[in-house]
Amino acid sequence: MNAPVLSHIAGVPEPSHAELANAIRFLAIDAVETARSGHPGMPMGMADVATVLFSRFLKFDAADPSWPDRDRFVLSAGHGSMLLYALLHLTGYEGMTSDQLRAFRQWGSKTPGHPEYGHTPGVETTTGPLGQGIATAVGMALAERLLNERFGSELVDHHTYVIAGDGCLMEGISHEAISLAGHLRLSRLIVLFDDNQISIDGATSLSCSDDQLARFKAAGWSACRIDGHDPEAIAAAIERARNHDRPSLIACRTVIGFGAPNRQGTEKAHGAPLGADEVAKTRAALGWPHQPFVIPDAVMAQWRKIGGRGQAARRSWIERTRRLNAEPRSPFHDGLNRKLPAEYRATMDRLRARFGTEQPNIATRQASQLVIDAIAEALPNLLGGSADLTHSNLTRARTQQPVRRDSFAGSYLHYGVREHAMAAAMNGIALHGGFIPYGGTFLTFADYSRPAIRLAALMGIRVIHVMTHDSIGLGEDGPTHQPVEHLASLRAIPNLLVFRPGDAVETAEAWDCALQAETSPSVLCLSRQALPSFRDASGGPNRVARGAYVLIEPPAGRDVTLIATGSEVAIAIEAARLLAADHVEVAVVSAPCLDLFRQQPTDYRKTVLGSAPRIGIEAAVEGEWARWIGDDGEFVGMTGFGASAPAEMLYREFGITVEAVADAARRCMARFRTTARNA
Ligand SMILES: Cc1ncc(C[n+]2csc(CCOP(=O)(O)OP(=O)(O)O)c2C)c(N)n1
Repeated sequence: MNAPVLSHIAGVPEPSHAELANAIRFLAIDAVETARSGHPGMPMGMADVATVLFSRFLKFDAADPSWPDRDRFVLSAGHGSMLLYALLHLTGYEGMTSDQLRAFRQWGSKTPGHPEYGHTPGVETTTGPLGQGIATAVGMALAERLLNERFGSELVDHHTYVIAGDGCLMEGISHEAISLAGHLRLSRLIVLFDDNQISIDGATSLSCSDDQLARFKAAGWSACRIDGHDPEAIAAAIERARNHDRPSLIACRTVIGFGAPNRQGTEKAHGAPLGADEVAKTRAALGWPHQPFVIPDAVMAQWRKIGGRGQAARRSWIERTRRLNAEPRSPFHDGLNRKLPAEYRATMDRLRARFGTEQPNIATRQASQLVIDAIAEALPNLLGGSADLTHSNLTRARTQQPVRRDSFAGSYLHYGVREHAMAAAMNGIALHGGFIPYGGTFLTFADYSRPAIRLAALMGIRVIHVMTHDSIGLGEDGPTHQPVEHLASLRAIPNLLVFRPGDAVETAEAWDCALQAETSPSVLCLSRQALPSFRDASGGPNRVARGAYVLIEPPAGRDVTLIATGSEVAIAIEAARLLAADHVEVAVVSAPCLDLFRQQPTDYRKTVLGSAPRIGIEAAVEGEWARWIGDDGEFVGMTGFGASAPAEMLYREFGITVEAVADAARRCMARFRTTARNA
């Protein structure tokens, strides 16, 4: 779809391209100046590119920032946030007033230091950690192709544009991302590279001599270099890219801080206000006599017209979707509304009941495989994948076909050995809408995905990480593959739900929680080794949803409480039996999600934890367990890295055994009695 060229506004002299671009430049300059902090150089350098993109190509309607068939615009170089805020203001996004620009980087403003999704309408994804934006955009472009294949070009037909800087392309994640996008031939992805050869320390030649064009071409992209200040060259390159059958890189040779006589072309323009003197000189050099934040009427009118360019396209899209609305239910709308279809509930409940009745002795990764098999059909918008560990993660449902560059009908992504790009792409898929992405790797490699997981948590989006081989229980692969600190470190990320289910029923319940968590990403930590079932078939509510719950309550009051997660729940149950033989009254608590438990009302938490001494059991480092076991308790777990040996021997050698738990319980009870006597 070719973008309409703007028509002239009657009676008003049409502003030049330079005036439109200078409006962006000076809003950025003056906002940074007012805030006394920020990055003016990048918006000044990329103002011409952004002006051409928004005025001639980008399909958007400022009146409806969430119109599903809009083009996506990702500012991967998030430090240049004022470029985006200036565009949102000029094109007329609701709420993006000039007061907001004056409040750049201040408490409560819509204009934080780096763009934040969910905080500012028109911001498609949170950026700032360099490289994340371009990798997230790969997920968006992928989601577009997948939806296009399912619902056709009438409903889904848009591009994903990215502005990325040298920093984004230096980050390792960009390699994974461009490699994946090139492999899948995501031709609707267009990266506008701010090729200004400057980063914070100075010239990029200090640290980088990559031939970016050759690099992208080698990954299967089309690539070209243009003068990033020549509007016609920019337009021609974007036009070519839109018609290419591959993703496209347009290296836009620009001058950082364009127009600032003493700063342009140097790192001094990157990340500090220009200062009053230089601002005045820039105003003179670029012929912009206007006061800060004042945009001449004709320029503003033209920008507002640009903001409404997509109105007709949006209206006709709405017309086309009306016929879908006429149907009782459409998978298209279900997907975009992010709702779970009705069939899902019945399928999940049936499976949970089946696990409860059959009491399978299987690894939780196997239980997860059965969950995925069962729900994949009920959830047509479930989009699976793995970073080359499909057969270990057990993430592919029988019914899922792989996505290939020549067939986007599939619903399973072979992400390759690219954990970081997988996590970022899943963010992009979730942000785009239309799918619930999940992807697998080993828990120990969560570190490779962590920056993208953190952003998912910050953005509050539903992305599900299936992370198997969750402890020393994986055995012979040894300490490189045995996570010990990962549970603690993932639990430290706010708004991330870390689940460690202990049997098949809990695995189904954890999946159910993750799927229903519309504003939180989840990590499902699953065992490689088989685990006995401990939950019965008695239906009832999803117990994992409360984070921790009492599995065994002794009728005559508690002498001690054993709290365990995942594979260690079975150890706690055995230890309780051993202690019961000595007439010790033991409660067992299963705690599959400490994050959810933290959110429960105090009364509930007190009831679960009890007042007897508590033993925490988890084959990992202690982390936040100190809170749950208190001063009277003990932790049975890992204190360092694991080792290469069969799992049973490792549990024995590292002292995570039924006997060790029973001993810890006796010690704590004895200490507790002494303290009570002395009190
Ligand atoms: C992962 C990450 N590392 C470091 C930074 C800090 N940082 C912000 S901008 C920047 C330099 C980026 O250079 P470039 O992309 O060329 O931007 P330009 O100087 O052209 O604005 C750095 C190192 C960051 N934001 N993210």
